[in-house]
Amino acid sequence: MRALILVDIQNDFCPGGALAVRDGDAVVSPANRLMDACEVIVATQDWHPRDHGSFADNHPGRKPFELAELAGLAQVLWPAHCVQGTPGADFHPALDRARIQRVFPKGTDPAVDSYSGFFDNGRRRSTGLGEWLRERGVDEVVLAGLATDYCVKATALDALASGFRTTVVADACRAVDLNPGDGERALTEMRAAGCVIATVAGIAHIQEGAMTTVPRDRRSENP
Ligand code: VGL
Ligand code: ZN
Repeated sequence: MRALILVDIQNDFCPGGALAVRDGDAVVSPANRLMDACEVIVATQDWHPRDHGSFADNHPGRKPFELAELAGLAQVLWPAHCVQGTPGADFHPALDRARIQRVFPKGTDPAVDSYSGFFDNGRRRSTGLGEWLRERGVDEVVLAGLATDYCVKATALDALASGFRTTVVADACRAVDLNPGDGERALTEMRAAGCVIATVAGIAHIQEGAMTTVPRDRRSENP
């Protein structure tokens, strides 16, 4: 059973948002399309309290994008973003929300950040996502969303480590790219760890192949 995990497709990560990812809103229509190819659809939602320790303005004298420490871990300080209950924390309005079966909030503990949809960065607490998927018989996950070099990467690596076959749909993701090339390097790292890096067209093709009965003698025309 295959699940689609939509990672943080929220207004604050889209153009005009507090932590805008370039072209972030370009993931919305591929994300909607991927819903047709997956039986289970879940989303993660960055969901921070206003006093979250990842926000630069909660560290007097520090600026966004500087490096600090949180929960004993290296932490990029971000502009305040995805604050619980604010419009910036909402999913992008064009995302087909009605088809999302369950939302997993993360980053709710002010003392630790949570890039992965499975565990906080200190790996102390589970969001329940892995257990929820397994209870439903999911053995394969497909990932799309924001951002390639932070939450998509962390979620993909934890999915693999949790035993799921993991596919990242590269053209349905966008990167923060604090340093040029971070997004590409993240894809390389995910591939090296064992993730399949795919495209929306490739996933759609797999689905068509599974659903269409092609006469055996014609199958070679539909590789
Ligand atoms: C993210 C930075 C801070 C993400 C979340 O969704 O990739 N990045 N919080
Ligand atoms: Zn965040």
